[in-house]
Amino acid sequence: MINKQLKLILVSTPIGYLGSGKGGGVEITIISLIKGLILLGHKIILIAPKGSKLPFESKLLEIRLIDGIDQPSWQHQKTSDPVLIPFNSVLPKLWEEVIDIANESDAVINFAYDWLPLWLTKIQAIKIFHLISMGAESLIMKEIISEIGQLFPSQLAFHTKIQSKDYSLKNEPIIVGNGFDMENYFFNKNENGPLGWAGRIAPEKGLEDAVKVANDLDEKLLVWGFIEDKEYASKIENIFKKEIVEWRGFLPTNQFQEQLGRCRALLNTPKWNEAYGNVIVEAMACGVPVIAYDLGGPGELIEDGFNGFLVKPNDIEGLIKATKLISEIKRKNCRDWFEIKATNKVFAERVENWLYKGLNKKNSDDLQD
Ligand code: HBI
Repeated sequence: MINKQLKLILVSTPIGYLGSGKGGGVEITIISLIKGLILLGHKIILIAPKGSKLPFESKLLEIRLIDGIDQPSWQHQKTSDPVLIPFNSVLPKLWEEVIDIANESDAVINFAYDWLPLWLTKIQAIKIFHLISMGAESLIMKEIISEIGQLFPSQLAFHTKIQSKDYSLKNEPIIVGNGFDMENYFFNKNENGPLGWAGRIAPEKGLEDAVKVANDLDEKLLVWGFIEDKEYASKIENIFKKEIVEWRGFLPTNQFQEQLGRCRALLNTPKWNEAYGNVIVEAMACGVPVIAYDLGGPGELIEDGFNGFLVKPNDIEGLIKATKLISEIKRKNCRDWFEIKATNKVFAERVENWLYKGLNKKNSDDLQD
């Protein structure tokens, strides 16, 4: 049966253009999903801030770039802060473009963790679907997401169940996971490499715990990621006299995955309710088992003893013990887990089913064209 082609408008995050890295994980999500939805034959109009670029083109993809001032990130605001709309803000301009072309499309998918697009769900005829990218980082976002979750439960989806628990929803939450392009990651079977850690270099990511593990085992720790908090990074360097951390910077995916794949394990030490944990999946894709605190998304992605180990949050002795046992994990399990659960194809299929159900079309098997 040919699936019904959907004409979709996808609206990117307003905190930085696609490719700037400022959107963090949500940039990878958008790019992976567009590739996956196009593989399924759907037509996409991407509305994104000026400067956005994608690593591929397609006759099924149109990109509309909107100029304006970036929206401040909720990760840099206080939980009790009000919504700020800067002068010449890009956010309302993105959504004026959506409203202009809405009647030629089947649905909108919003990736912005922002108040305006959620509120618009109440007054727009076209169905706006929201892929919520974080836990409750702000009271006003928690309020509007919970309200839309009550009014339009089929139009909200989350990356993980644990993330959705931050919001008071009426129905069972819709979980779509995330997805990464299989073509970008290569399996590395080497079992005796160094220890790695990857993520934004900022306090909520808990890098200091991984450094203590490497120090205890008297070895180096390879660290990839954008140094968002320089003061924190220099504190990390001064925990111990000898040099533990080998800073590798924020690399493009092809270089990052090639280096990451050589690690015998990735340590993941979140201090906040990480909604998903992209680096966990990228490690899986390269065959690298993960030792993670049982918290947030990582706690849901790691199957303890199968593709890695879960450790009680902040239990550094537990991390050390797990690191010494890591050769018990078959690296092939990690790659298999990735191919079954987190490629952009399976992610796009889950999103497609979310949209078909939300648009009251039965699931894709029995749809006529
Ligand atoms: N803040 N205001 C705002 N809007 C976003 O879309 C947003 C954000 N902070 C972080 C963020 N998105 C993404 O980096 C995470 O959702 C992954």
